[in-house]
Amino acid sequence: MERSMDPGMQAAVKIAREQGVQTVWDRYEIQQPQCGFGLTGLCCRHCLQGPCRIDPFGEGPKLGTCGANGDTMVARGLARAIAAGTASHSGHGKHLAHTLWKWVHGEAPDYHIEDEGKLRTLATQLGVSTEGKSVKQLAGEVADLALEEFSERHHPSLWLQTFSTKGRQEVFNNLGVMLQGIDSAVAEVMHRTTYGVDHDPLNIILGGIKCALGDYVGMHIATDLSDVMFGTPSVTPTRANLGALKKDAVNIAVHGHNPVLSDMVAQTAKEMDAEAKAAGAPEGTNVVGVCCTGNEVMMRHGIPLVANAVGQELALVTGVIDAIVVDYQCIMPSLADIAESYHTKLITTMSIAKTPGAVHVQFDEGTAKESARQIIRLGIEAFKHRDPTKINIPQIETSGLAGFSVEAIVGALGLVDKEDPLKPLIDNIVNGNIQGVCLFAGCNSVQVTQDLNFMTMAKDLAKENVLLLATGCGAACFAREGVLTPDATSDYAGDGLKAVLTAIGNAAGLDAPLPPVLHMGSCVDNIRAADIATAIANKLGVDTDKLPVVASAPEEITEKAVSIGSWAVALGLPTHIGIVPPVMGGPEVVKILTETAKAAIGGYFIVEPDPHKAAAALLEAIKERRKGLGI
Ligand code: BF8
Ligand code: SF4
Repeated sequence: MERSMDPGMQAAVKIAREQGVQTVWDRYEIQQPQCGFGLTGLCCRHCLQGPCRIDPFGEGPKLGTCGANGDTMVARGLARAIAAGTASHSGHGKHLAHTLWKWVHGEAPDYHIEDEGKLRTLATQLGVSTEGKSVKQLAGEVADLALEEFSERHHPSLWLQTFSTKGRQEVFNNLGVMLQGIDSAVAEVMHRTTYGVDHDPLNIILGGIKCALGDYVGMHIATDLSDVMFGTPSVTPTRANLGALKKDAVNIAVHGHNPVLSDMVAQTAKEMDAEAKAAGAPEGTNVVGVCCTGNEVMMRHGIPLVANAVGQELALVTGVIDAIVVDYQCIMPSLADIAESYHTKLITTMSIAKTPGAVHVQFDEGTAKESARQIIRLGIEAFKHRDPTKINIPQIETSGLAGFSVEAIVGALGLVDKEDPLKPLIDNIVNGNIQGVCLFAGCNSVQVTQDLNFMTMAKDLAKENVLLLATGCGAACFAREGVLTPDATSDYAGDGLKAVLTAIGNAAGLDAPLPPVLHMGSCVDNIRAADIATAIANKLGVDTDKLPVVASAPEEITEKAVSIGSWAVALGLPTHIGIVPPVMGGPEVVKILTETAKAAIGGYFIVEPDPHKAAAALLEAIKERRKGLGI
């Protein structure tokens, strides 16, 4: 199996081989064959009498030592994955809320409010009166409200009530899964899945759904507050792939998730060009992005994204990354070993995320600028120790457009209909020019050729006039593969979709169509797509589970992808996953996720590894929804 279909990544895989660098693909091969119990979700380690394993086919045990059956084990494993995903996304959101709070209270002076308009809109949406209040006052109230979302209250989550349809809230109440607090939902999952508590697979999954709503709220807080502090993205030309690295500059890669770190590093690096030049780098500093934080700085500043998560190691084998600075999530511990073989400094920054072999520079919001300077200085120093014999930059680079926030999309649509911006989109969905909308989310996995599932499905769906949105590593895939361009619309979109994208592109003064895939940002920005669906549903007077809107994570890997998929289902979306998760050992769980959910909540999972079949299944779901709406 080819490791990647991206020529830049293919070239880097070759360099890694030549230089004897072991990568994620090599280690995955060494792991084969993987344990069948783990793959089917039939291994339990929730107490010290384990591990207990269930044999789904043969004459082996059918129950764990405590009597747990396969469905219980699988449901518990799934719920815990959702809890881990929720803890991660909402931890990121909480970090932003703390930073905003600290800024308000004078403890994070290097930050500021970049988008006051968004702050005022957000405050109003949350029911905070803005009249006569200063930016600081409002920011303080919003930060307090955000932090309150984490603990358990005797009323439903304010964010969830604000950013979902009334219909969804009724469903959540009826199913007993209405979110009261994010942290308490995570804790509740941990409680109910520990030894001897919840054994009913359906009940456990409902607990998982409640927790996934906490994921949704945590991500919403992350995106909202990032926009307030760092700016709401607008459509931005950008570049992607390893060719964006510069031989004659100090290359600083930002990797991880939170703009609290990456945005500050990007701002500060610009101010340190002279220092880099004095160290012998004629082009000064060059900040590049990796992974989701790469998407964050890409859509706000046009900073090029050189690799997504699965390709993070390959960025280092170019021999020109002088520092790779990370915060948390999706950072491979292997980076330390690889950095060691080059001159590269791996710099960890968060007290909760350290890696043996890395240099740790504690990044406190109170001294953010100074920490950023220290980090960049380490990169400048490392630059002087580059090994010229190891420099090898694959000259592959694409260009494209990123930054399609809800505000940017509504802004573009507003150029077509000023009074009623959503109308052109809805009209074109009704008349069939746009058959539906598909959100591509989630990771690249070593289990499939990198990008293959994304690209195959995107082409199949665009041809059928499905508008495509993308986030996270999916968005990065489309950036690297060069499909965030007007040309890609000419190449791949069906006639109806092409006509709509051309009309909007022309109205926006692009003189060309919008791309067939709209880059909406990082993984937490999946909520931007959900907000568009909610706005369309509210305008049409139907619930989100009636819309021809679907989601897909065709190459998912992380627990965070599991929690996102779960809230997408909870919001009523048919949600495809391309990698079979460890649930197959629980036939009742599989039925709940793929069938029962549809009747109970509207959304459901579609598990399909074949990308053509997956696109066909999503198209089918879109058609069924259109039929339901009578369009
Ligand atoms: O949050 S898509 S590999 S980078 S989990 Fe990770 Fe998956 Fe990439 Fe961002 Ni999202
Ligand atoms: Fe085994 Fe039950 Fe303990 Fe799991 S919780 S390890 S199935 S005894």
